[in-house]
Order: sequence, then structure tokens, then C-alpha cells
Amino acid sequence: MEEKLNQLAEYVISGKKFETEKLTKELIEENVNIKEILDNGLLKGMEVVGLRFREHKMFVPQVLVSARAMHCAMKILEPLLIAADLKKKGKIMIGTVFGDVHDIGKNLVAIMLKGAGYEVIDIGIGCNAQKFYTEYEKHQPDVIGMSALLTTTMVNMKSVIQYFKEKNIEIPFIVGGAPINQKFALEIGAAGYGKDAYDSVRIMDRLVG
Ligand code: B1M
Repeated sequence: MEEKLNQLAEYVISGKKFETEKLTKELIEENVNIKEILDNGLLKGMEVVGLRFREHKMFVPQVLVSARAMHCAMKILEPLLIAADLKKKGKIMIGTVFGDVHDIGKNLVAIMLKGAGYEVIDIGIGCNAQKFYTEYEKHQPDVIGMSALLTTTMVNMKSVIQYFKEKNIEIPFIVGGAPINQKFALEIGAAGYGKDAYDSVRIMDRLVG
């Protein structure tokens, strides 16, 4: 069985959608524990994808192909996971800040976090403080993630954190994006700075995992 789970991880890494689907179904039919399929097959594969992407051994298009393979297998697993009542590790709500339309990095972060077993609420691009707050009220996440790619929009992260502070809401924020660094994250009161998508998983694990 270990061999088949390793094979499943390999299929995710190489983005082989049909093979991933077929092997997932096969493992279910063989009564392999769903959590085993998830943790030691699919998620293990996505973790490698995250690491390789960080080390520039994999690039955006390849990550998206891996994510598609993972997504197809998750569609098969999802009803079984709900039936088994397997809890997600935690919930993060993520959005690109006001004035900014860049979402490729944010989407990758969302993919990696989902791949690591977190529930991700993606609220899209151009989100101001009010939007973050309204969605927070609706979804009650454990953590809020913000992405910014422009030096002119990174300042909007501060306004969002300030808005939540004024409302006396204690929630950790993770920030990331090309112009962001650790120093800036600390200055605006964020709980973590994600250098890349893999880093965001590491920070989530630290905050709620
Ligand atoms: Co724009 N753009 N862009 N752009 N764009 C940049 C960012 C720029 C650096 C290009 C340049 O001039 N060299 C520059 C910003 C300069 C600056 O502010 N210092 C720039 C500019 C100026 C602009 C416009 C103003 C151009 C114009 O209209 N005159 C305009 C702004 C529009 C707006 O937002 N209001 C604009 C528009 C666009 C497009 C629409 C054409 C397109 C975006 C499409 C889309 O996202 N759907 C675009 C693109 C594609 C880029 C570049 C080429 C690529 C960005 C990208 O997707 N990178 C970019 C130049 C560059 O970076 N080489 C550029 C890949 C992505 C995987 O990386 O987003 O950094 P990144 O995400 C990483 C990490 O940062 C981190 O993890 C990700 C994965 O490792 N991360 C997080 C990101 N968010 C995180 C959140 C986390 C944790 C980690 O926790 C929550």
C-alpha cells in the first residue's frame, strides 16, 4: 500500500490528472483509510510541489497542473471526508488588498494552503478594510491573509489591520507579496510574513496547526 501512496504523491507532483484520479479511486475501493490517502498521498505530493516551487525547481504553470490533479482527486474524496467528519486544520480567509489586481501569487498561496489541509476562503482582489471585515463576519476564519504586489497598495494592508484593531477584533494576519518584507510586516502589526506560498503554510502551522 505504501508503494501505491508514494505513486499517488508522484502523480500529483507530475500533475498527472487522470492517473491521480484513477489511483485515488483504486485506493478507496481497496478500503485504504481516507486520511492515509490524503496525508500520505495527495498532501505529501503537494508538499513536495511547494518545496520545489520555493527552490525554483518548479514554476507557476507546473504548480497549477499539480493543483488540478490534486483538485480532481479531492472531488472524489470530499463526500467521503464529509461523511467521516475529518476536520480541517483551520480556516484562513485570503484576499488581495484595495487598488491591486494581482492575484497569481495569492492563488498559489491558496492552493498550497488547501493542499496542506486548510480551509481557504478566497475573497478575491481589490479588497478594502470594509470588505475584509464583512467577509470576516460571514466566515469567522482563524487567520486573515493579505497579498499586495504594488508599493502603492502595500500601505493598504496597514489600514485593514488598523480597522480590525479599532473594532477590538484579535485575529492574526499573514501578509505577503513581492514588495513586502519581514520589517514591514512587523511595523504594521502582522503576525507573519510569507516570503512565498510554502512559507504561508509554515506560518499557518505555527499559528493554528
Ligand atoms: Co503588474 N506590476 N502591474 N501586472 N506585474 C508588477 C508587480 C511590477 C513589479 C512589474 C514591474 O514594473 N517590474 C510592477 C510593480 C512596481 C511596484 O509597485 N514597485 C507592476 C505594475 C507597475 C503594474 C501596473 C501599475 C502596470 C500599469 O498598469 N501601468 C498594473 C497595476 C494594476 C493594479 O493592480 N491596479 C499592473 C497590472 C498587471 C497585470 C494585470 C497585467 C498582471 C496581473 C495579472 C494577475 O495577477 N491576474 C501583472 C503581472 C502579471 C505582473 C508581474 C509581471 C508578475 C506578478 C506575478 O504574478 N508574479 C510583476 C513583475 C514581477 O513580479 N516579475 C508585476 C508571480 C507570483 C507567483 O509571484 O505575486 O510575488 P508573487 O507571489 C509570491 C510571493 O510574493 C508570495 O507567494 C507567492 C508565491 O510564491 N505571496 C504571498 C504573495 N502573496 C502572498 C500572501 C501571503 C504569503 C505569501 O500570505 C497571505
